[in-house]
Amino acid sequence: MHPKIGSLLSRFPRVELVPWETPVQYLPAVSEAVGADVYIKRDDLTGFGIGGNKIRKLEYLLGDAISRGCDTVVTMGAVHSNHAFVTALAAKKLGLEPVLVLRGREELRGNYLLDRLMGIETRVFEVGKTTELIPIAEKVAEELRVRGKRPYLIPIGGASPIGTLGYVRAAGEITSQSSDLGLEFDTIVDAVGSGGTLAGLTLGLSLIGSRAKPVGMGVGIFGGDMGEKVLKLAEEAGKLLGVSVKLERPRIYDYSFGAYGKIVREVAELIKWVETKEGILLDPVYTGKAFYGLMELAGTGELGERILFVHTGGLPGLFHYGEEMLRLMQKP
Ligand code: 5PA
Repeated sequence: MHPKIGSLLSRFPRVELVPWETPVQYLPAVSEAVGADVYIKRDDLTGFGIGGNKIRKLEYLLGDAISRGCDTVVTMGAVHSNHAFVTALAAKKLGLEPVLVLRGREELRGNYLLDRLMGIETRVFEVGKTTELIPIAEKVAEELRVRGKRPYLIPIGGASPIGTLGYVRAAGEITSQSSDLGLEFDTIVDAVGSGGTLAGLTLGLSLIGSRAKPVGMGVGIFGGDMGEKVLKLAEEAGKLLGVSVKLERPRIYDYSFGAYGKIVREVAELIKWVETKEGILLDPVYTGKAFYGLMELAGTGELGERILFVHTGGLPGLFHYGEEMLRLMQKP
């Protein structure tokens, strides 16, 4: 761990869910295809449940919940939400009762199947946008309070200043690993959904004084202007840490392909290519779209000569949308 980041974070309660530093690997076939050196930070292997970026945020979110004496956790997301499933799983492990407020149709696949298999309480609503779940989740928390419970409400994707600390910590880990490997990255790229991962990286890299620039690939809008939202979240997390830093608004490119959760053929084809060339599994909602953006922009030189992709997990998405991907790829 980077000493400055380690000392800034030391006073925040954290439950350890990530038992190791996730590996950084070189991707030879991808690098050859785009003409730049591309590495991957394997945060799909964070080591709890299905892995992914949410585990790092949950270390601080659930640490905070426990230190406040909460006994229930309420969070929200789409029915395919990776965040919702791992939050509920980690809450259960720690003895807190989870309630998930979800958007979509109750199809038994992907994460929703896992939610049901693990006996997690779910309440599903057919609303149009995930943000419409916010007042519903607040009502659920209120209902729990009336029943004498102490709920801890986690926003979409864990994108609160506390959750953001998870990726401030990860920025420290990446910086120490890259210096051990003798590498200096020009850009560090990730998929942007709720924005907490990019916000944490932006703040962490800036605190360290790293020359690596955080770059986001937007996979859909979760309310308002994403660049502004990420910057604000990074600034709020900075305040929480008690530091004053002048942060640059990170670059975010739109790789939503028209809508959040829209499954498209180009991404399905790329997932197949990366999987068979590198043995790395991406998903069609987040990492597949972000990696498509990385390859397209790296090919033009826009991301510099040495690029790190943060693999944020999401494997269940392949099992939620796999049939649709196959149908798209089989179309003439
Ligand atoms: C998600 C988000 P941020 O939300 O921190 O921007 O991360 C984007 C992201 N990769 C990247 C994967 C696999 C993700 O699941 N998922 C959300 C969810 O509900 O699962 C928050 C949307």
